[in-house]
Amino acid sequence: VALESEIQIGIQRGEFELFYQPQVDLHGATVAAEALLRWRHPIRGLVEPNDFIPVAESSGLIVQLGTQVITAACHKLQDWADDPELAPISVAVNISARQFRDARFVDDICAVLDATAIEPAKLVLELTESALLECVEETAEHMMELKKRGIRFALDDFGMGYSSLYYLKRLPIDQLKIDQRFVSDVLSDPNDLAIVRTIIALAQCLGLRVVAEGVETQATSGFLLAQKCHLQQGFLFSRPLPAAAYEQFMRERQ
Ligand code: G
Ligand code: G
Ligand code: MN
Ligand code: NA
Repeated sequence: VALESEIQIGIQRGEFELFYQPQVDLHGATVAAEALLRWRHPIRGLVEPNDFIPVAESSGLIVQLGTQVITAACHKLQDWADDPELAPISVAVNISARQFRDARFVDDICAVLDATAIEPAKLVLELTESALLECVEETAEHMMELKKRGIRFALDDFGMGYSSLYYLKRLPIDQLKIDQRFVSDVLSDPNDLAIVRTIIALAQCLGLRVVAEGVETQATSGFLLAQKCHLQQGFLFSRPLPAAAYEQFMRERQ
């Protein structure tokens, strides 16, 4: 309960901040970023999502916090739209199951899209399979409505669930994100190698984009490039960065 009320206060005080981690395409260009939430706590310092997202989810505060996250991401996209070096960037935002199936979710996103006039395709919503599983009918309905507005969807942590193929068929998904647990040892573990190859081939056959996360070495990156994995994300390119540092990273890289 203590942490819950602290989160509530933190939301009111604007202590939550988005970091951005680059996603690099086949030509080595940074074309997207994943927005990752951090809590700048006045006493504890920078708090990682794993230390507060579970409580935000169980208390329902994730709905309010998630709206702040989407609003912040869309305002960042709006800022970047006027900057030639940053205009091409898409932003991927993580969405919790509880947040996604909330009755106000679609209206809230549409309101932010209208207020910022960003290109909807630049906003990618990352959902996990477990999020999809929790309430398939409502989730599918919300996805279809947002899809009509032009928003894109990524299936996060792909490969960790057990009924992915069913969702790929039923839901308007644009991207698969290969879980970093398969990527980290892809060059030393034959099973991970087989899994990563299969996911990339599956995505290509279905006409989906595929993102590998947790890319930490040049060798892994070279392998993924040879496999024509569309996007790569990981510490090799950059850790998640505060917005100003991400903008700096983009200016130095281009
Ligand atoms: O940045 P880091 O690797 O510590 O993130 C850990 C986990 O927190 C990841 O699973 C990520 O999906 C989740 N996460 C990060 N930011 C957000 C957010 O804004 N909303 C939700 N719901 N989850 C997030
Ligand atoms: O579950 P999700 O994929 O949203 O979580 C992304 C998490 O992975 C973030 O917490 C981010 O900090 C972390 N991450 C990003 N790149 C790397 C990497 O190259 N190696 C490791 N170990 N973690 C990473
Ligand atoms: Mn993610
Ligand atoms: Na992931």
